Amino acid sequence: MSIVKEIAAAVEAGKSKQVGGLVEQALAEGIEPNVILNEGMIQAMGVVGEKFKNNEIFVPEMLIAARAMKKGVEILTPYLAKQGVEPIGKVILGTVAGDLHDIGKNLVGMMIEGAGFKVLDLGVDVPPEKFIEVMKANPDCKVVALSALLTSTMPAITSTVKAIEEAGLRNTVKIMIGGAPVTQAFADEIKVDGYSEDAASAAELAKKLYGVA
Ligand code: B1M
Repeated sequence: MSIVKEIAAAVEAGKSKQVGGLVEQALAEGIEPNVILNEGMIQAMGVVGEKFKNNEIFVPEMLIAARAMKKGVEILTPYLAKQGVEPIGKVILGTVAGDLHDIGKNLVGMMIEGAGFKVLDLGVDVPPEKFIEVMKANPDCKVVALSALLTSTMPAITSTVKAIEEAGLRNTVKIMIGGAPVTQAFADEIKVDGYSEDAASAAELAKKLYGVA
């Protein structure tokens, strides 16, 4: 098996330590960092996402795989910067105001990162003003992703979207939403650009909204 395939297999199996060692070995062998990233790790996360969607694996396995990918990305980042490999784009992500749930949001962030984006994760309980501040500081960001886990914080999605509109920034970004109580019908009602049910489809949606799917 080639070392890139070994990296993909180790990411899929969630073997963080092994991924770290293999990525270092691949770099030492002169394999291009973008090949390690795209053909090794991103491809593996795609497989993980599919398996998750098909209920072949569950949240713990996906989290472990995402952590293994993160380990590899940490090692690769300085090399990718040197090579001038640009992320596909930036995604601003956060759990809306009043909501402290972040496990699903973190998974979404890891999968979107795994798809090749830079994720600006604002954390939990994020007020609309914070989203707007970060949008203004990152005019190249084209997707804002809002997570909510409580029925009682779904209105905070609506008010965040409204605040983005009022700040005159609505036309600069696509907005995607998700979280256990959130539905496509709700997304349609508040006129956002996309809804996804889980982390794997969130990564696909981000690519679609960026026009790279
Ligand atoms: Co809370 N909680 N919780 N909780 N909690 C729920 C959500 C609840 C359903 C439990 C229940 O009653 N059965 C319920 C909400 C009911 C409702 O409103 N419909 C609830 C409640 C009521 C509360 C409190 C109010 C409890 C209280 O204090 N009385 C309180 C609220 C605090 C607050 O936020 N202000 C509270 C607190 C907490 C903890 C802090 C203890 C903890 C959170 C820890 C943390 O996140 N760091 C917690 C937890 C762990 C849960 C449950 C048990 C698990 C949530 C979770 O992490 N799921 C949850 C019950 C349950 O879901 N079984 C519950 C795993 C995660 C991977 O799934 O988050 O759904 P999920 O994310 C998925 C998708 O939804 C989607 O992708 C993810 C991965 O596939 N997704 C997106 C998520 N965000 C997305 C964004 C996208 C796209 C997809 O695009 C942007």
